[in-house]
Amino acid sequence: MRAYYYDDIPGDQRLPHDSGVAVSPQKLADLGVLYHTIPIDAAGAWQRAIDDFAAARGYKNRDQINVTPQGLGEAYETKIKSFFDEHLHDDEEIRYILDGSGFFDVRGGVGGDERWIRIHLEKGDLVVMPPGIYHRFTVDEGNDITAMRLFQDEPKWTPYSRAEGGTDERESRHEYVKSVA
Ligand code: KMT
Ligand code: NI
Repeated sequence: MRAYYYDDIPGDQRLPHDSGVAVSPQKLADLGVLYHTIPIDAAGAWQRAIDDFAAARGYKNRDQINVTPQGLGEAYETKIKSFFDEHLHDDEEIRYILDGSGFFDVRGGVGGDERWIRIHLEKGDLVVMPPGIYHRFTVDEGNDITAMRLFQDEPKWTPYSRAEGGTDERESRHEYVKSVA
């Protein structure tokens, strides 16, 4: 896991876009973003660690996603675009990286300074994004990531696109803004 401010220079979303300014774990904590590393060991101890983590936080369901043309099939191009469209959810977004790597971008604040923070996630990284945080996802130049998605309830979590409007009025957004302020 490595986090830094996004450079905001136009170009391929899969490139690092590293401004050279690192973001501290404390800053991510202030934004309500949690992360852990649970190394994927051959003996499989990670599975028990994930089960314990899921039990402790009440995540009852999980599935797996492989973000590649083979993994997503016909939906690939559409999915890649929608993942990178700025959005929020009313629930947590929980991802544990099983293989490959990719970027989650989160807004670095509410109201004033909203600069994107780019979080590079690799195998063994676990991230929890809080309800109501604006974020987006892209694969990196490796073009391959497999992640476990954990859910509190049913494996559905609706993305609400910021560009489509109305997202600032959602209850989850109000709660999030209060929690950060
Ligand atoms: C999401 O919600 O953006 C995704 O699930 C992306 C793939 S998970 C690495
Ligand atoms: Ni999302």
